[in-house]
Amino acid sequence: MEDGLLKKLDAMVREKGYPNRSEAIRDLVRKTIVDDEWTDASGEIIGVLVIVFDHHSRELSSRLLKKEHHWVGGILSTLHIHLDHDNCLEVKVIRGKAGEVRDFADEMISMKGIKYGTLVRATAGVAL
Ligand code: NI
Repeated sequence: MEDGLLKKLDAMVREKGYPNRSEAIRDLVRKTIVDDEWTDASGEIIGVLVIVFDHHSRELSSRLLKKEHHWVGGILSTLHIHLDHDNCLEVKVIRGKAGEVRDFADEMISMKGIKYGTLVRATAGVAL
């Protein structure tokens, strides 16, 4: 590895608190594998969908539920937190093909009444 790149790697190892270079490199390789899983639309992945919404929002809760019931096999778990008087936060762990999970998340996030939504990439661990 070139000196410049090695210095940057060592700086990253220090900043992130890795015990050594090997552990940092292992993580980078795994990250690349997970990125590839998500690039391949048919790859089996796990996504974590985070949404924030106002539960007073007209018919939103029932529309969300309806959409979920169409996708019941893929939703492994849902965590619901009442943030305050109006707002709810939900975290959904979704398993499926990358393309389908992305589409499902996009449909949820773009629903009227969803104030914030994001899909976090995780992995089913098959390729790691
Ligand atoms: Ni709530």
